[in-house]
Amino acid sequence: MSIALIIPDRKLDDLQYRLQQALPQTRIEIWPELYDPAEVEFAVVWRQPHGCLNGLVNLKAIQCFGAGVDSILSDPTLPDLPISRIVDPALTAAMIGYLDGVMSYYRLQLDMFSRQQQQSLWRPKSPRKLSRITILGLGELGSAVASHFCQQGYQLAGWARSGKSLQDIQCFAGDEQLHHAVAAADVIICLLPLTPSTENLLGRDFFQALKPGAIFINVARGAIVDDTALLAALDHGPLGAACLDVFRQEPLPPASPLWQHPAVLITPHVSAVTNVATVVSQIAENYRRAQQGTGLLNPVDLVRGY
Ligand code: NDP
Ligand code: OXD
Repeated sequence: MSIALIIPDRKLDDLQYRLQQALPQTRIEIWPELYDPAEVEFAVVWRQPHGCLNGLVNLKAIQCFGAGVDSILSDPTLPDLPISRIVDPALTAAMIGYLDGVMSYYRLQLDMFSRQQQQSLWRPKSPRKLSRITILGLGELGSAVASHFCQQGYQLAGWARSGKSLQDIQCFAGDEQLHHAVAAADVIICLLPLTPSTENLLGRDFFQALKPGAIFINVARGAIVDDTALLAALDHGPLGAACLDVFRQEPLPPASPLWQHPAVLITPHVSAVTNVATVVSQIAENYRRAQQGTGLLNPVDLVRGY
């Protein structure tokens, strides 16, 4: 019996080696070079070509190699099987580390100093006053990020689908409370999953509800944001700046106006990258569970889509 690693365009030697150490009796194969597709019982998947799972007639479960399952669920031919995703303290720590860096960048006005450097301008300024942060999405990552910044002394608000009670965090829920959740924020951090309900959710009305000069950080998925509305809010207000780690199309096409916009900071989907060493044990455990027919760790709710 075997496990197929279906993660195109990525070097998989380390994942293959570590999984083989954890599961010495199981063949770990890199798709599309499969010894016998009928032997594959478990697939570790990230951005799979649509249709590629259909030939695996004995597949029992799908393990997403990241936290977000939108690219897996977008396959119209996806077999009806249990899916699990990555939930990992190391991934959460990486996301917090990235956001700490971005908050420092804006607080210290490094965006402005970097623009001034291009004009040889020497204009000292004190740090920006950023005191209120709103997190969109209060799941594994959003709730940890919210409590981290709360401990740093920021005032936190958060927004989710369902109501929450989190210490020292003002919680909002449901579409009707989205604008209230962000109205007073200096910084908005998006940590929502991409689903049919969140696609293009952050458009013109959302950006118009922000406070003048607000900073928007998207570390979730690009298609949650209407880029035309984002650019209009940067050019004509109220948005002050945007840090974007994720895009509707990745890599971001060279012709995108986001690249050249002076108020946009771009990073290439690096805010929290799955750490092979720390996730191997949960993948191996899910393989065992799939074989035994017991519930997977970190299951995805296929009706909600996350
Ligand atoms: P979770 O599934 O744990 O949390 C999702 C949160 O979003 C929940 O609080 C949920 O509400 C809320 N939510 C979902 N749909 C809606 C909606 N329609 N309206 C309001 N709130 C909604 O996800 P994670 O925290 O683990 O990850 C979030 C996303 O971050 C991932 O889906 C992925 O796309 C992205 N990501 C990006 C990375 C990067 O490198 N850039 C790395 C890792 C993840 P409720 O609690 O009520 O269910
Ligand atoms: C993820 C990601 O969802 O890397 O884990 O984007």
